This record gives sequence, structure tokens and C-alpha cells, in this order.
Amino acid sequence: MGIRKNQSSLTPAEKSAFVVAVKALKANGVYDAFVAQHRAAFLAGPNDPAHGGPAFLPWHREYLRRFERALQEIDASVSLPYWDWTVDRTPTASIWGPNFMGDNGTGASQQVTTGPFAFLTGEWTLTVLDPGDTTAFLTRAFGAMGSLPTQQAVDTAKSVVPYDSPPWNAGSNVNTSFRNRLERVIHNPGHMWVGGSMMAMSSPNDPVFWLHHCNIDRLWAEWQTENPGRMYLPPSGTPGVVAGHGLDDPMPPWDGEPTPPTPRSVLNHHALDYSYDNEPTTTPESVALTIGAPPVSASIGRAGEVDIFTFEVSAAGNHVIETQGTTDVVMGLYGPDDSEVFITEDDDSGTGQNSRIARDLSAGTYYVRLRHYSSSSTGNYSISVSASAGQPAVPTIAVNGPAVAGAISAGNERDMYTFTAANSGSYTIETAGSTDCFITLYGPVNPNTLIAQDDDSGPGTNSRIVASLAPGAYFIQVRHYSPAGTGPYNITVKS
Ligand SMILES: [Cu+2]
Repeated sequence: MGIRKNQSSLTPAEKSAFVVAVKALKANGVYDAFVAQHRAAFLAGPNDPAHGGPAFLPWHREYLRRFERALQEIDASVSLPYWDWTVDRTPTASIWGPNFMGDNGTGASQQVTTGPFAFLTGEWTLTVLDPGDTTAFLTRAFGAMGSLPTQQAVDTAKSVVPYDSPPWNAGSNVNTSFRNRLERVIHNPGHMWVGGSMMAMSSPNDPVFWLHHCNIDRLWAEWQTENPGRMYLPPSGTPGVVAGHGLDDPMPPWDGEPTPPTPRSVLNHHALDYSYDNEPTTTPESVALTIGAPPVSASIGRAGEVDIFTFEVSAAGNHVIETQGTTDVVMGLYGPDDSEVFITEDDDSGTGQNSRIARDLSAGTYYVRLRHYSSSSTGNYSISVSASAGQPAVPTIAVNGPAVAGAISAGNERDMYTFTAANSGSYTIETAGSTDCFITLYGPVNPNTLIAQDDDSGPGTNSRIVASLAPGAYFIQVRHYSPAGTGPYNITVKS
């Protein structure tokens, strides 16, 4: 199942993969066919199958999923990201960076001149245009036509029930039609704020269209989860409802297909094989492990299954979680006391293809998620947790003191250090030597709160993090850039 992520959390590589796939569809003509479908829906006027009626949300869900599948034919790892404009609502937000959507339009023409979709690069020429429009380049005018929806406006919209109400069109009361409130009060302002190309019937010409509509789809999915008793309205055959907008109406332009999509067929987005990164995970039943007890037998009985185990740490110390058997499992560790807080993951640090995590853990409840390395394979394994007595405390690095010598002595080893920032200010954490270290800074106080990570900002392949820190205790994790790499290093903290 593809996971649609908040665009602000995409890695540079994920952003690049999305951009590359979008541009591949542009180059082979598929992209413009999608733009034409959206324009054709608007041009159908009072019979628009996609806007100003109950099917606004189902039509766009189907449309986005088809576009996403087209992207996935280019690159199976790509999912649509969503743009949460209640958070990323300024022209300087990273979504508008040169590696993603590019910036605002400039000059009287409002032409977008930066990023992957700038006309000047010669790779993003608009060919499907609204009647009378001849502008071949992408245009934007941030904020000129209004502001982005706030979280409060979203909350208010999501509190509206039922799904829709008579007269089942753009005139439905926004206090009795969730759909029309979401469409008019939340969705339209997103198009308006971006401005330029996003104002047109051909608005998918601006790739941010997909990110905006993905967020609208996410909000609908949340509303559905929060209102399980509220069915889509109206039923097919309701007088005065435009064709395509009834629950079981085939939705144009796909109504000629052997099994045409209907609003009903897209109500469960999980059945369309995607989910959103902020959805509460339906936790399968977990199995409790006892520290020091013999291994517990388990199996990945069906492809894609995830097994969950828990264990209680009563006294802080070093713990080892490992699997046994011939099944290539991957193990993720989460906690303490929160099954969603990721600590670390391991594939093959154990014997054979087994997983092994050795870690200093504070007291609390921990969660282990186990899956097969291959999402299409199954197999048996066993799992155990042990605690080593008298393990060393986390070494302390004195700020502006001598370098501390360390070594990655085994593949996938993680060395932890702590230091105390006595004053607010800039601190430089740096490794030295010929080992390609990768460092991660956590804190203050909580060793699971990520601040920064770095691979090669120091001399050679050394790591360097310069961070402005408040007073408090911080933690540094040192690992080798390569999961199999080993070697000595020195580490210092200077203020
Ligand atoms: Cu639309």
C-alpha cells in the first residue's frame, strides 16, 4: 500500500523522484491528457461531473489515483504528496524550493522562472489551455486573490454533517453540506492563493494541483473516519442531481469503461491501495516478550504481514533484541511508551539474515515491529530480548575538552555520546579521522528528539554539525555511513 506523505517531510531523494516521474509523464503526453480531462469536466458546464456537486470528492479521488498510478508506472516508489497549507502557508515554505515546485511567478506576466517546472528550461510548456488563453508558461501570483485556509477553518469544515444536502450543487448550504463547505471554503482558496495557472479550468498544468487536491482528499478521508455513520449522499436517481453525482452513477469521463468508477467505488480509500502518513495505524494484536526468557516462536503467515511485540524495561540499561531462524526479517524498535516513536531499524545484523538491535534503553514500554524483508514472502522465526547487566553508561564529551576516541567495531554499530550545553549558543560537533562517520544530534533531554544529522560536512568524509542550542543535555549518535563499514574516529564538541 502506497503511503501519501506530507510534502514537507519528503527527503530530497523523494522530492526528486516525484519531480522526475511528473516530468516523464509530461514528456510522453500522459500529463497533458490528464489536464485535458479536468478542463473537459469544467467545460461540461451545468453537467460538470467533477465540480459543484456531491461527486466533487469522489471524482477527484479517482482522478488523483489514476494520476498516481501513472506516476507509479514510471517509478513504483512514488506516491502523491499532500500540501498542508494550514502549516506551510508562506511563499518561503520549502514546497516552493528550486528542487520541488519552484517559486512564485515574477513580473507582469507572473511567469514561474525557477524550479523544475519553469518554462525557460524548455521542459514545461503548457499545451492544454482554457479557451482564449495562449500563455505557454506556468504562472503564479501568491496571495493576490486571497489567503490560504487556516486550521480553524479546516476544523469547522470537518465538523459539518451530513455529507451533502439539497439542492446538491454549488448552492448547497455550507452549514449542512460538508462537501460544499470543503469545496468552496477550503478547496477554492487553495487554488486562488497560488493564483495564475491554478485559477484555470486547466489548473493541473501546475503540478501543485496534485498536492493541493491530495490534501483535500486526505481531509475527506479524515471526515469519513470521524463520521463512520455518515454515508455518501445522494442515492442515484435523486431528482435534480447531475449525472455522475449519485452514489452509484458511473462517473464521466470513465463511464464507458467495462467497470466504471462510481462514488461508491471510491468511498474506502484503503481499497484503492493507499493511505496517509498521519492515519492512526490500526494496531494488530501485540505479543508481550519477557526480558531474558527463551525465544518466542512466530511467523509471517501472509505476505506483507507486520507482527508486533512489546516488552517492558524496568531498569535502564543495554538491551539486545534479536531474531532466530532462516527467515529474512526486518525489525523496527519503537518507544518508550509510544508505539509511533521510531528508535531504530535493523535487517541483517544478527546471525545469517537475522535482525539484531543492541541499544541502551531507558525504563518504559517498547514496541518491536517485524516484517519480512520481501513484502511478498512468508516464513517462521523466533524472537527474544535480553538485558546485559552492568553495561557502561553513555560516555560524556566535555565541551571544548579533548577529543574522545571511538570506533565502529561492527557493522551497523551505533555509538552514543552525551554532552551538556551550559549556555545558549552555537555548538560544533565534529568527527576526525579517515572513517566515514555519520552523526545524528538529539535532545535536549530527550534522546529521541532529532535535531540534525550530517554525513560529510567536515574535512574529508568527516561529519560536522553546527547547531544553535539551548542549555541542556544532548546526545550524539555516531554510525558508519555504510551499514557494513567499521573504523576508528575521534569526536569533539566545541562552543
Ligand atoms: Cu478539479
